[in-house]
Amino acid sequence: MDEKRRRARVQGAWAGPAKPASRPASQPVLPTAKPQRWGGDPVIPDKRFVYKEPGEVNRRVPEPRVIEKDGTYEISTSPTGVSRLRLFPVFIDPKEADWMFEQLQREIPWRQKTNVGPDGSYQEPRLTCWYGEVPYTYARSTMQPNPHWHPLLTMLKDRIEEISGFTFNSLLCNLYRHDKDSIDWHSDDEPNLGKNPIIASLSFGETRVFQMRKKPPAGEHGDYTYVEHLHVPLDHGTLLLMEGATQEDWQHRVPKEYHDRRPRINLTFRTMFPEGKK
Ligand SMILES: O=C(O)CCC(=O)C(=O)O
Repeated sequence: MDEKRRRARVQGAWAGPAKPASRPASQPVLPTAKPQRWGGDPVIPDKRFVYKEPGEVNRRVPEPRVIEKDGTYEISTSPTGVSRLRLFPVFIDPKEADWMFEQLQREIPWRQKTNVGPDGSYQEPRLTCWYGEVPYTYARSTMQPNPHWHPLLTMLKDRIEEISGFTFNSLLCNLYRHDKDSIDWHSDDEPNLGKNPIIASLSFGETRVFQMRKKPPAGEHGDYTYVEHLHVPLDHGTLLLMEGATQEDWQHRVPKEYHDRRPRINLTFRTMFPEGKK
């Protein structure tokens, strides 16, 4: 058990015999209970478990909150401002979403990216494709500008701009081929995205759980044990908007799963600024 959890456990100790309560002057003095002997066996005096205030408040790992209904959710208001999600579960109706999924799976030039992590380079466990006028760098590997948008992607961008009131100039397409494809904890906070970026995330195909966790306050020294978690199941045709301080105050991921999962496509529309123009 880690040190923090160990310290957070309820502490207590076995105390000696209970002290008699203070006696009003009018009450007779009764003989105090003494250890007795029956047939020679000693009887252990009565002992009680006494609760001692633990050094640290007893903390629980919070259950994740599940967000799955249509609506606007203010998920936090600090430390850097309001973080907001907007969920549109049937943004694309299922029949239309079926043919869109097929077109995108077949016609997007999917590639596997080589990223660089603390232990060296590794193949990202999903396929991606980048659209936009500027390059996009994450995990120390850069995707080159690609201004040749597929017409279906342009049409989806227009529909999202209409409903959200925001405009977008870039798109990261992700293809999760099976249950072991995933993306680890991160925030979309690269400098080119500017402050408080709006991310519009549209999903097709298999439902995968989009998980979010609040960044811990400075006093926790980067320990995420007790932070809030959100689970947003993103299914076929669902649109999720992340707004305000969401990228600064939260992280997200799509974890691996351990049962058969069919392919899933996720499109994350963003606005990228050329270097130095935010
Ligand atoms: O697949 C998703 O729903 C999220 C993708 C994502 O977080 C990313 O590519 O930055």
